[in-house]
Amino acid sequence: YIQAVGWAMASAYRGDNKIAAAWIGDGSTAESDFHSALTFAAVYKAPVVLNVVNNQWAISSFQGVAGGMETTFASKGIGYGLPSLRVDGNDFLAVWAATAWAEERARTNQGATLIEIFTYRGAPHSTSDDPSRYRPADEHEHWPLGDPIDRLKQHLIKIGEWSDEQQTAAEAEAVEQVRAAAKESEAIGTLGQSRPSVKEMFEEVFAEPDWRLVEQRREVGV
Ligand SMILES: Cc1ncc(C[n+]2csc(CCOP(=O)(O)OP(=O)(O)O)c2C)c(N)n1
Ligand SMILES: [Mg+2]
Repeated sequence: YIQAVGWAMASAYRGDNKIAAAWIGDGSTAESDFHSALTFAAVYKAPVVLNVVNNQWAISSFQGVAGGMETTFASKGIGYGLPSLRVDGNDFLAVWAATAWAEERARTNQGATLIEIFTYRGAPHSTSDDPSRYRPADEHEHWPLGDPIDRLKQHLIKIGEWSDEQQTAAEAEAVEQVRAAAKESEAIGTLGQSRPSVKEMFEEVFAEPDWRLVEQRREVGV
């Protein structure tokens, strides 16, 4: 958030029509960076779209732990003077419309917008996470707002713009793209299986390496 807001402030300062967009989770809003970013976005009318993806869970803690029980995440923006929307995040067209509105505001230099995207994280936080340890294992089956892809598909079929065959083909194409990208990255290395050279540890972080880094690299002898 802070980088996006800073970048957008620079864009406003230059008077160009470029805008920034950022996405964080419900849990991340509990960090002070969220509040610094909202203050600067409002005060400097930064052309930025600030999205909070409220998927109900921050690894194992419920969104209420991050303050989502006291008020909505959208209403936090209002306190900073930012127009704020709360949208059904599983309704593709609603997300599209809210985003287009916020984008237009940013492009015409009317300032930042906060959008709370209300959704649900059905899957684990990461491959090492097991949600059945902290919530009912079948909880995701009871989420009432459905699956966003399925909802868009049903809608498009209903208005005669799409078919089951097109959906199947589009999904196969997406799977193929992901598979090709995975293959490409596996060729570079796989955690636990490949042995990256030790000197890589010292490279591509600083343009001018700090003296400590230079010394450590000399000690390792790479
Ligand atoms: C400053 C800091 N504190 C704690 C963590 C550990 N951590 C990693 S992800 C996470 C939860 C984030 O939740 P959310 O923002 O809702 O993202 P989601 O899990 O929904 O993707 C936490 C606490 C961290 N990465 N950084
Ligand atoms: Mg979350």
